[in-house]
Amino acid sequence: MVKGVAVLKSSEGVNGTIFFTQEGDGPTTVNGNVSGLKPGLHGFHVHALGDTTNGCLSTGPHFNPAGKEHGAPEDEVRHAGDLGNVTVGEDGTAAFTIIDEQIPLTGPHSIIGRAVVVHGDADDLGKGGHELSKTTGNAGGRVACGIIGIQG
Ligand SMILES: [Cu+2]
Ligand SMILES: [Zn+2]
Repeated sequence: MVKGVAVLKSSEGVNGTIFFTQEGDGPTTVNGNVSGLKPGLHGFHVHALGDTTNGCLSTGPHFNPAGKEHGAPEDEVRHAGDLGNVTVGEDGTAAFTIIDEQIPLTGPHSIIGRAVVVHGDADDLGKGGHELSKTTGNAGGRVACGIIGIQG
């Protein structure tokens, strides 16, 4: 069992902790909680870089080792980092579990040392017809992010 964790940092009052676990070559389970967000859907991705020198902006684009277009988690055509949306309730919090095959914690495509990002708006999952749909899902600003580290 390999475990990872990311503590979300934000200049906009958003907090959260995201836990990752992977058993062998199986899928990765993501267990997260966030608070301080507006109610509704918020894009949630693994971005390529674990660099927050310029806040969440410097985490780079969506993690995309296969060179594909942006999509939904269940799509064949998607970035590895495309984890879809998290749903925030009226109290501004969300607690969620995501199970995904494309974000391993070991091997050449490991997400350890990269970053998770929560966006201000909904990810259109590549289907919004906006000029940004096929790259970012037009999910708006990066309101919180955290570097994924190894957890003991
Ligand atoms: Cu993102
Ligand atoms: Zn993407």
